[in-house]
Amino acid sequence: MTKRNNSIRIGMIGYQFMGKAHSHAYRDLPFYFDNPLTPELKVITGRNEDAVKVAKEKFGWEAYETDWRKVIERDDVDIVDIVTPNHTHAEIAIAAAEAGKHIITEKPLAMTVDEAKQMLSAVEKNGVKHMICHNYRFVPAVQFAKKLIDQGKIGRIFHYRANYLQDFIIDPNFPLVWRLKKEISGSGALGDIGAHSLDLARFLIGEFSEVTATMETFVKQRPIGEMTGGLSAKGDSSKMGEVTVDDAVAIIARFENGALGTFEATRFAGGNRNKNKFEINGEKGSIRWDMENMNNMEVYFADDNEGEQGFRLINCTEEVHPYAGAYWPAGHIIGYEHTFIHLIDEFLRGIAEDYQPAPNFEDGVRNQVLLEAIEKSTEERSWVKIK
Ligand code: 4PW
Repeated sequence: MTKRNNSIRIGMIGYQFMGKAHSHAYRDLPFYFDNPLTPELKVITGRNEDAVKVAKEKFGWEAYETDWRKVIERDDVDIVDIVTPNHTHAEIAIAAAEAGKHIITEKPLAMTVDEAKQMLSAVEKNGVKHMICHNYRFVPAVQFAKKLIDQGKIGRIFHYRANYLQDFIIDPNFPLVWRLKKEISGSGALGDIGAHSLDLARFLIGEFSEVTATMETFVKQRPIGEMTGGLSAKGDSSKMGEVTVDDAVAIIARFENGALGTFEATRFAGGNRNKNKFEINGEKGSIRWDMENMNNMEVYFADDNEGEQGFRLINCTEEVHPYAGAYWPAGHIIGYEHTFIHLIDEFLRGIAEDYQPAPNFEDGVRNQVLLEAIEKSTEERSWVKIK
């Protein structure tokens, strides 16, 4: 399926915030990593022709389309990359799988567990590789934390504590964009940012066994509007509409390994622009990390000498830290965009070497099960078991 010169041809559906992040990753990957495959940016898609034309030029794509079906029909596309709003993921991914394309999709995987399972069965049935874009797994410090945990360096785990805090919709005049409409996004802070925290917890310490949660929508009416790129938007304050998703969610969880978890995801934490953080406490030590300071990780080891104990700061930019050696000398930091390069590096290796990379649609289904359980628990004011 791949073309001469080990190139792999990409068709992207969508072109805004995540379209920019993924486009950049395909372009920069060969610069830093010796991946067996070289991405060719074939075609980018958007319904707004003027806007997608601009994206095509700016991000360096060969062509554009205004109908995603045309991309799936093309036989010069090997990977379909889905960066559209959540309610479109299933239809596009299932059609792409049936056309034999490898697929990468933004999170959350789908709108419901049923839909997510249909997506998983489509990729499995058609034997294509698949990934879900939980990019924070690919921060060097997070990968290093995983290594320490797997090596038993912090021992039995007692606590997993995570907050994902943003504040971009705190202004009641921030418009009613797709991220605030249940029929398009599925949920609010829960699926948009909480989903990342839940994924990181599964990646780092293992599966959930039970959850209980509560959610709130602080601003119930907003001016009708649309996203304009990044997390910016424009609206028309003369027309108001109803917010149908959560603004914030608080979750208590139990893990299969006996650990307790607490999670908070909110877009109303003033002053916190993208504060995605966790702290893990184990019998031999603790680890904490925060995306706003993503190259650093703090660790505490209980067997340090008396009087010398406490959290120490590790700048995860040394050659020995995952991914870091591909960039700059130690201490020369990397950023948000590099997490996408690492994820796509893993995806293309999976295709070239014929293994199924992670996080993939199975992780997407498990994430969706958690999202649904958290909503159910909120509605019923109960604990919900995770199967
Ligand atoms: O990580 C977050 C995303 O998953 C980003 O900060 C923005 O919120 C974009 O989509 C979600």
